[in-house]
Amino acid sequence: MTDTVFALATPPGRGAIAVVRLSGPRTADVLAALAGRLPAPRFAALRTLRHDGARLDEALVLWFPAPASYTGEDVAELHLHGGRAVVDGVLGALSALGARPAEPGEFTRRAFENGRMDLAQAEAVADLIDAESAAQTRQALGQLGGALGAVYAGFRADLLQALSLVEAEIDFPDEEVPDNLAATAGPALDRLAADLRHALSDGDRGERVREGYRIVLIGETNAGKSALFNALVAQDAAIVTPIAGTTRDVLDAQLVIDGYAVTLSDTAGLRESADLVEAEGVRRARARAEAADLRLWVRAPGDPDGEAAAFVRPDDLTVNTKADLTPASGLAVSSVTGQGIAELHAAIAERLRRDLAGADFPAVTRARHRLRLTEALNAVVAARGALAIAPEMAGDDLRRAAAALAQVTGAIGVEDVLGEVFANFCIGK
Ligand SMILES: Nc1nc2c(ncn2[C@@H]2O[C@H](COP(=O)(O)OP(=O)(O)OP(=O)(O)O)[C@@H](O)[C@H]2O)c(=O)[nH]1
Ligand SMILES: [Mg+2]
Repeated sequence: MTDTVFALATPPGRGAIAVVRLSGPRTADVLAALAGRLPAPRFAALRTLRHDGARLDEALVLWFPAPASYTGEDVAELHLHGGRAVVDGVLGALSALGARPAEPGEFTRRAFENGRMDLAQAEAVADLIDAESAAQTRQALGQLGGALGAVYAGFRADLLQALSLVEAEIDFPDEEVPDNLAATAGPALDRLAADLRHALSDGDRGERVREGYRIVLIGETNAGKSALFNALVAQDAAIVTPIAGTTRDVLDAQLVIDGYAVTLSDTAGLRESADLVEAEGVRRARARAEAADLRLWVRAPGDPDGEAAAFVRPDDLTVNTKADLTPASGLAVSSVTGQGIAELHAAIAERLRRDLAGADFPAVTRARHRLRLTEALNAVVAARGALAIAPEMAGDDLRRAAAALAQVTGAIGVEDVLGEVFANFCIGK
């Protein structure tokens, strides 16, 4: 029998209210032992909580009988006064009454196992809890609402249609199915492969929203990168000196720009150096710049193009620094007077919207999704190749593709889907 588990659902420590959650088959018994009569389902009721003759708290109690609950099991919530002693007393009583503390994520895991949500929705719960920007919240809420699952359901429906054609040819070669049925799956597979490629080539939009968009400051030594970094994060975080080669380590800061989570990195000035430490700094700066989503090419008046020319990308934003000393054209900023910083913020925000805002829900919000989607695409391409010559092989490939897609949402086993497709597939007898 499943354990009945409990956990403090609000952060530990002192607060106005602390919420303790219970889930499992003994929830009603435990709740009745603690609070007396059960409240009406999904209505808050004020109850005195008692254990071993002692009053523990006056609490709001909620009762969610299975299956209409978060986990799909019997669930209760206790809204306690948020004092440490109150919470400790109640948690102790719950243990004494035979419930056990939940493992991390156990409530959501139970929700998944009881079919209350698919795997992508369970991931979305974690994302929503970690969200620090409006875009992260939007994406996580969309995924929680089933948007990602719907994208994969679409892929899977196309895939199973093709598979059913192939299976029909394999299983009923001599019956009333049109000749060369498998080959007719060709256009469907071409369409599907194109859709999968399109989903994979979205510039990591979903992952970048979730993990943060990576902006890296690069340029010559003394260009004013660290001073600009400090101006952008509005903190005296990086060391600024007139000595060329001051910054060695990469310095990261997390910020939110225009509702998007951003990781901004200050790096060592790019130059050849015999100094072992500085050379390592430059190596790291280059590596970060390679992986960046946006590079701010920081240039002081008179900086040479030399190092830049080979390294600069058309998409880099050029930022001209020290505008208080020498007026410059384009994006001109001064970390001393603050001139141009608002314009730079606006230019960054425009890039964020261009790269991250999309009309469709992204098919990939984690590396795990990308991996499975790529697997599915490879299998579909293999199936397409085998279609006309070896339908059995094509069938195997398509089943592999379906399994890969099903792993993203974990919603339905491949066999279940196949069963449904074949139940609806009119084969004539
Ligand atoms: N007047 C003026 N001086 C600036 C400005 N930005 C930076 N400086 C000065 O330029 C020098 C170099 O600035 P840093 O920010 O350390 O330059 P950096 O690009 O980080 O240099 P490295 O870390 O050596 O690669 C310092 O003396 C700063 O005070 C600015 O906007 N105006
Ligand atoms: Mg620096």
